[in-house]
Amino acid sequence: MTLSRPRAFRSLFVLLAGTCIPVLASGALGAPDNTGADGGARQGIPTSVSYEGFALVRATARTLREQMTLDAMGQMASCRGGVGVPVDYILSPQSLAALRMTGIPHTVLNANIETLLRAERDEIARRASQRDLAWFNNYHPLAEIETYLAQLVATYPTMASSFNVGTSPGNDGVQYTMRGIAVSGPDTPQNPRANRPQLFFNACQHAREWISPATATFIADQLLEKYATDARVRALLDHVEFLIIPVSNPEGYVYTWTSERLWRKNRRNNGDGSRGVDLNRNWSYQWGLNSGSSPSTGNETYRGPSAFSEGETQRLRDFITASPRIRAHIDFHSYGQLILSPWSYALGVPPDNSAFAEMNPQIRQAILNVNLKQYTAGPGGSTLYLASGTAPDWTFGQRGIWGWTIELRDAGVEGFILPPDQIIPTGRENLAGVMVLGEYVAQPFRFSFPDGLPAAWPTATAQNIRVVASNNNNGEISPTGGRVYYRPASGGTFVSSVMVYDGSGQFTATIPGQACLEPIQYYFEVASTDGRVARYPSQAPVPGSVLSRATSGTEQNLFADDFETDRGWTYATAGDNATTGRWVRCDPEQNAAQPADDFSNPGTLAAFTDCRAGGSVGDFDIDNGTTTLTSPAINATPPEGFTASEIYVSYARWYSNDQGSAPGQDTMPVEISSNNGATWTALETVNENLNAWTVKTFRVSDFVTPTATLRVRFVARDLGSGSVVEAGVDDFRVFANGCPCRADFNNDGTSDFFDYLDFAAAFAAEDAAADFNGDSVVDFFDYLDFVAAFDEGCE
Ligand code: 0X9
Ligand code: ZN
Repeated sequence: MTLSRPRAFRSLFVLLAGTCIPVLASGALGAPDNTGADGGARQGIPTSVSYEGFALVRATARTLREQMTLDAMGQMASCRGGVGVPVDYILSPQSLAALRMTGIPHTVLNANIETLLRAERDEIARRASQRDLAWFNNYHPLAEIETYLAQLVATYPTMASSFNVGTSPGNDGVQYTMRGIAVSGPDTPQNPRANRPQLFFNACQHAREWISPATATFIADQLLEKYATDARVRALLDHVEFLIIPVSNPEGYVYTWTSERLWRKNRRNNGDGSRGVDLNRNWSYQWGLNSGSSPSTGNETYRGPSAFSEGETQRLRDFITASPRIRAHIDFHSYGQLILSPWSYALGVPPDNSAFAEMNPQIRQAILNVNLKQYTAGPGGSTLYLASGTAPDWTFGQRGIWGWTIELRDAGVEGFILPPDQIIPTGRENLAGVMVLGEYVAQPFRFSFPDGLPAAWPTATAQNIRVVASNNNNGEISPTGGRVYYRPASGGTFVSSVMVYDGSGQFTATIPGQACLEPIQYYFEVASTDGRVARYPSQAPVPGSVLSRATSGTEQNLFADDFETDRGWTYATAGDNATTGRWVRCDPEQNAAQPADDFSNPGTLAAFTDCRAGGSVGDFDIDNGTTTLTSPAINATPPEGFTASEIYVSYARWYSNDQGSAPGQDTMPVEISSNNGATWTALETVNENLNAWTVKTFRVSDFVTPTATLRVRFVARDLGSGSVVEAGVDDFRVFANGCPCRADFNNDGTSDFFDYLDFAAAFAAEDAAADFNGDSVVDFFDYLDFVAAFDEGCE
């Protein structure tokens, strides 16, 4: 999506070379003297030369001779000179004395320009120590980014240091040092920096994606600046270290400033007139796939002659390999607003996707909260497109480092030419995203759940959940420091209970039964012996970062048949006229229209329209008419404690009508009767060809009254000629599911004075049964809740 050129090349800058810049005009001295070949270097006066006592003088030569005299006496400080024109000169004290004797008309503008220069240097230093956010109001060439990083290091010597990973290859004749900045809280004997896990961010593998180095620099800047005032940043920086390389492709970046704004690759001379390797196709993990990279030199995704053929990717690889404390990696790109986890080289996710499954939504949410910008999170290959040989596939696939690509703003309007007023907002939202990732890396433990998390949660049933906490960052478990927090989704504060510790990393959390059909929210927390905590999900209880599960009503089967035994179904009905493929209880054999297995587990048999596969798909299917499968009469009257609207029928069905020469000509009506089959009401008419077992559930009272003589029938048929029809039914149930009336304390089917007496007795005895609100204590609030429920009564 981002490979095409979104718009015509725009010239965004003017080259300064050849332009007259008066040496003392404001701004001319504003930047230190960068003398690289990067087109971003600006003119200045070396500050090692002192102008103490030099004057700035405006003089007007009346003759050529006077003009030549002036030129000999001092340094011209104006752009243009000439006879009769007022021209500014910088004059030494001696020259000034000499000038006075010549009689050439002049005025002294400033008697000691060193005071001007000093004032300017002071101003630069003052701004550097404030490190004005205004720096992020525009994009900057390579040299200025490096200067800015150096200023950060100078301003925060105990927290920031610069590092370099080596030099770029010099494909355009100039090699650049590939620099980064390391950011963490001060090193102390109690909390040595060398013990902290690291996050590695690199940006600008793709030269034209200017917002990426700007964002990386912004993140470094803000982490450092906020350390003093923001407790969250301080807590984070005291436990992790950030390693940030804003420009991973310096030669390409310089080239976008000097020559071709929309250049993407590095600057390798491919020897055939074409230039450049796509660095983000050059990493060795799954390098060389034609899906997602190109073998052609001229292509924008040219992967290079071999994996790691490029100096830039070699430098980054060697740095990462030599940094065993790196736990997480983000490769910043633009554009598209995407958070992409592995894999990029293939569709699908890695075998251990747990960190990405947990982080993707939380990073997305944190970014969203800042400026309401939607970033889409998901695996790179399926969310964007296939790309092989990318950096994050390598960091995760090869090094086990959690690796992401973040595609920054925008979503596709300005594209690579993102207006500079979006640098700060993009930086702020991504700072929030990387904070969340940093906190995940910083937390003392990670969590896993040997039995999974509850998938179904019947009302009033307490859930026991096994929670394993394993070391993530210098975490030593505090045995009494495990808690589970929960509340009804409708609101209220989270209440917590201690999780029972088994002494070897495993806790058991117990969440008490809940109000019927009220979804529950919950999260886990484990403390370390040094007083830190880890949570699952890590950002809990931030909204959107807690676990949530619907609870179901109490369930009671009235009839359940897995077709493993004969439960009285009728497989042939008067009037059925199909000549083959009639309903029978059997073990299905696989062909294009039939499954290999029944639905039940365990189990082998289902009701099916002849289970034999035959030699071709049309063998043993339904031919020439109808075949009907009818249930026995089922007592579906609501059992004690349930109402008529709480009775359901459910079954797994198979239907295939898309094979053969005349597909899609038939349907299968499913009907229900409340009068033992005298009259029938349609439940559904099956015409979808999923060729899969599909579970359907219906509330009986939406169709007929649930009586003692309920029947269901499946009318499979081949009405057209030449169409192949196969059908099956398994795991048929009629059941009650509902919320027992809470005022019926003694469960005798009614709510009356005896319920009141029984509750009062249990309450007086402090019996657990009187814990009416399920908060594990019997207290006055249970009494209030019971009285409220009793007032409401049962229907
Ligand atoms: O193609 C790339 O290298 C990245 N996009 S960009 O527009 N910045 O060039 C995306 C790489 C991430 N992964 C996948 N696309 N799977
Ligand atoms: Zn990119």
